[in-house]
Amino acid sequence: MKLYGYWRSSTSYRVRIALNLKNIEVEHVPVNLLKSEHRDNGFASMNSSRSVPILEVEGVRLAQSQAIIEYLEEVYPEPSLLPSDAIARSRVRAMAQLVACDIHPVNNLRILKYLSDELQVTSDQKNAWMQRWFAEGFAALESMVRASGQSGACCYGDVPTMADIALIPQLYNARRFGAPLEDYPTLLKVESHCLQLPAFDQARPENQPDAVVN
Ligand SMILES: N[C@@H](CCC(=O)N[C@@H](CS)C(=O)NCC(=O)O)C(=O)O
Repeated sequence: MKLYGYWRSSTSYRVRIALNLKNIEVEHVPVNLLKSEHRDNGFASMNSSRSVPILEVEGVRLAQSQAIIEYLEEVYPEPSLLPSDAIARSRVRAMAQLVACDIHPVNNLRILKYLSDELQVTSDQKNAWMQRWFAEGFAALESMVRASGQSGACCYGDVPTMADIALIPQLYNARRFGAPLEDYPTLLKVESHCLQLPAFDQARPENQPDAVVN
């Protein structure tokens, strides 16, 4: 298997965590987003949405991090990234989708470039945009995790699920943009637990071969 990704990409980070939790080894193929390598025609022929990650499995290329993680869950069911009960699975998927569908898309690189380059918003306005969607999303997720009545060491219980796989990279991203996080104590508690687990630690952006760390 090959994972086309970028060290700082939160969606690549999600897939790295899932692969590590399932003990699947892959070859990492860096795609430098800052150099717009994902916008090259060569890359677009692999993923028409011009984004990372892509997981290549026996010559077949899979796109969309959540779909990739669901594929891994189906083909490598142990350890599972979902609880056993259907209602609980729906709750975990809702948490993951809150991050993947509500927070991440509006704070993505291409959106920020459009705001700056086409709409010519100031950097303060761009920052306000970022903070706004982080705040709305994390407040909703904090409530959702608490309301489940199941938060433990992880978002749902004590075993990492798709919810944690989505949350930890998004918190990393929020920190990059200086988002205040003190109003989300449950999410921060989960983060400090997860980052001690080798599967999460090894997936951290700064631990990737293409990381540029000052
Ligand atoms: N929904 C997609 C989003 C993929 C995505 O947009 N990835 C970002 C990096 S986190 C990217 O490649 N952005 C490039 C851009 O916005 O131009 C997924 O979950 O895989």
